[in-house]
Amino acid sequence: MRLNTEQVETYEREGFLEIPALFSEVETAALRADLKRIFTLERPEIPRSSTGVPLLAHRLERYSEAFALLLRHPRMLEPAMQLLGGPVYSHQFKVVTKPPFGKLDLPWHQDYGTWHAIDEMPECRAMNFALFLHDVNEFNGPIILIPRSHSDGVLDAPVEPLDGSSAFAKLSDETVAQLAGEHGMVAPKGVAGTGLFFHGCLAHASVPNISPWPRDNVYSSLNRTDNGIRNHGRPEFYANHTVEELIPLPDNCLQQFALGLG
Ligand SMILES: O=C(O)CCC(=O)C(=O)O
Repeated sequence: MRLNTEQVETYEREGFLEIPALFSEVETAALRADLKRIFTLERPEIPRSSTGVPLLAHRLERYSEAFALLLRHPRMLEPAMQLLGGPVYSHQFKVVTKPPFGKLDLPWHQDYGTWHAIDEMPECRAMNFALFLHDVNEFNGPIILIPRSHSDGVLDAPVEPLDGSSAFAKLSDETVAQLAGEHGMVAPKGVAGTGLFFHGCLAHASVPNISPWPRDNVYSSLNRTDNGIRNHGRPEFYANHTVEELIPLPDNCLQQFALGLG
């Protein structure tokens, strides 16, 4: 799948591109169904809160056939290769789960801030693809972005510990105030199946889900194969140590799997 010129320009100018209903209901239903099983597993890749509530699931392709297909899906990979200008591998692949009335939030950050400071990723030739597994509205903890904040590259941010996750380069209130004063904020919303491509240097955060509706998002963080990380100090499910080029599968791979034809 190739993005058109307008879509590429939007991504480059705003730092993100939202594509409503990029994946079908059948495809997202298959992923949601498998997520129920996944969150019953006890694995190091599935951190939990102190009360045992799952927070994330990392590297899902290791223990889920459906997510293994998603990782190599052409509707995600081909635009990412187009935007990054070359072949890519998976730096991180996870679901961030926000059950109804949940507590999970994430402070302001640029993902590349952490990838650069901790993993020593040489350049910001990396990006994220988010897939909404549920309808996302203003109440169930949408990701919040500062448009155009990618244009200044990586910003100063101290590395701090974060509950249920690895250390993290958190942007200061002053930096966020300045960026938001210049560019405002947006919270992309949309139906399940919506895809959101966003730049590795785009400032973003998220608030708890205060609604009765679940909100699970997949995040596939893709890095160019010539930009592999230099520091392998973090567990590889936070920061892949192996550069293995992702080759796109056929477009109907997940649909066929979901219909039991795969
Ligand atoms: O899912 C969310 O609400 C935010 C996730 C996020 O900021 C991240 O994974 O970097």
